[in-house]
Amino acid sequence: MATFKDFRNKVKPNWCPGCGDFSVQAAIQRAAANVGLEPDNLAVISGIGCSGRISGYINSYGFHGVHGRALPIAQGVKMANRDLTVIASGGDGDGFAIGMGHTIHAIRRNIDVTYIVMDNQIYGLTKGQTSPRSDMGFKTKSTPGGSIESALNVMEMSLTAGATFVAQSFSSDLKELTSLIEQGINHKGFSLINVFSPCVTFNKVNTYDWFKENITKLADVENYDPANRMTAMQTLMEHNGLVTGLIYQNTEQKSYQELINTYDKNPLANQDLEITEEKFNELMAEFM
Ligand SMILES: Cc1ncc(C[n+]2csc(CCOP(=O)(O)OP(=O)(O)O)c2C)c(N)n1
Ligand code: SF4
Ligand SMILES: [Mg+2]
Repeated sequence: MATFKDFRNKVKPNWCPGCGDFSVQAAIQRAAANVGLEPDNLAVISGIGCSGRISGYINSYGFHGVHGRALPIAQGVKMANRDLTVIASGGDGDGFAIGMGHTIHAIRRNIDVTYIVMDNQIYGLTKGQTSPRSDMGFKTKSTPGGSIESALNVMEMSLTAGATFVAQSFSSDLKELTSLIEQGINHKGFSLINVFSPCVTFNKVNTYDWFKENITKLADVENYDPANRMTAMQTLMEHNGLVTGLIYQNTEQKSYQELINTYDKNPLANQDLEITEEKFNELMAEFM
């Protein structure tokens, strides 16, 4: 049986020391082992950004795509091989700016993919511009006078888009984050896990200390019931979205795959192509 160490590879992350993304990588590796996966049962598909590098740092199938397009690829992988556990991952810019159209539709489609967003409320890779998650008044190179746009509350948005699994965590809380990723993987449908993952180099406002002071853990909220969508929305609004834990889960709704009557139990990836080896090589040559 695999341990988290089996999900490590030899590639050394080049994130800045202290970047929140290190913990997300560790949490994915731990969660994968804890739910009983082997490296060849897992595919990690990422977009572009500092966060997007994560697919290169995990020993599993992986694909480092283009900016904002992790989800279309991840959904395609899942459709072609339903036996794989598919994790899509990337930054707040990747998922909530350029890739937002995909995010909304993947949520309402409820395809069985776990989407982990490393939310540092800034564009890290391009050296510090505002993202849709940056707070109003936030000063960056692109907003020297302070942002005049309001920050998107992604958790509220997900609930209204019909999400069946909505969770949020914090890089400093490896235990909670790992547990939420395990729950997301086990959820039969689309799971969105937004992770407050501080950018220590460009975001000097939303720091580890800032989150520690401002976050409310749902585990500490008396009688919080993640099956109640109304309470979930109200709690998010009361705390301006700054809560961590399992916010909402609907276990009744079937996933996209379960609703396709003609969807073959035998994954497309394992089916006989019914062509000769010669023809196969000819086709492959066209793509090389
Ligand atoms: C189509 C396209 N547009 C713009 C870019 C430039 N670009 C690269 S990463 C990025 C944003 C990165 O921010 P985020 O997704 O939050 O990831 P982070 O680096 O913060 O982890 C942008 C705008 C690009 N690579 N491709
Ligand atoms: S620039 Fe920010 S997000 Fe990118 S690796 Fe450094 S700390 Fe992390
Ligand atoms: Mg970012």
